[in-house]
Amino acid sequence: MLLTNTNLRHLYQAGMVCLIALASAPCYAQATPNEMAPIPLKLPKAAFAGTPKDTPAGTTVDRAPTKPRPIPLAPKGAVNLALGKKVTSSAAPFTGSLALITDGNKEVGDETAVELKPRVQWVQIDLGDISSIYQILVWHYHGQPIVFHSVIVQVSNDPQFIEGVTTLFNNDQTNAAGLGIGKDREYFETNEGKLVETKGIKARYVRLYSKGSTYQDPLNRYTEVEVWGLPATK
Ligand SMILES: [Ca+2]
Repeated sequence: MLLTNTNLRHLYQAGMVCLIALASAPCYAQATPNEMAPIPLKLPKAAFAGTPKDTPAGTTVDRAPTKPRPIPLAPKGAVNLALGKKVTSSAAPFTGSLALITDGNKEVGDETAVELKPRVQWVQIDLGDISSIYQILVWHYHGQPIVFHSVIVQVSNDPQFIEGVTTLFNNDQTNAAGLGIGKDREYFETNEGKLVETKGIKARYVRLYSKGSTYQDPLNRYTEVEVWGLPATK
């Protein structure tokens, strides 16, 4: 190709870079980062309108947002990596199956949430491979505007969560989980789910802690967890 100014401009616009002094050298396409786009998130039906004006005693709940939450972003092609993936937990469920957490059903119902025993419990999702994670969404139980306690979200490549653990969210006000007092605020459960942005962190396992809620019983509940990101390339 004759390297006229017009051709050079076209090459740059196409993401191609050549060394002008070495016109015979091969041209390489620049590695362009994946374009970010809204994730195709489908929210479940809202079980109630708005959130209470008064925050429950003993919580650090943020006031209800006045604007709708922007749709979270991830690179084009991102999928819910958690869908259908295996879930383990700190103790056997009280009622329901751990598979409910990644079955894709986020609706409120009598049998759509798994119940775990009281006190601090965790659930853990195995994504199957180390993947780039951009957004995590958690629906504990959004049938009522309740507040779950000691919510912690971590990722690691170690299934035991001993080595290389990154904490992405922590609102544990009392260090109940023994992982340190969290600086994040507590929040009301809604049909939007709790969003945790993770900026492309690479990990295989996602672990979520909680210690009951302001609901009428001390159980821990999960309706769904979504982990949006790019599947590992082999
Ligand atoms: Ca579910």
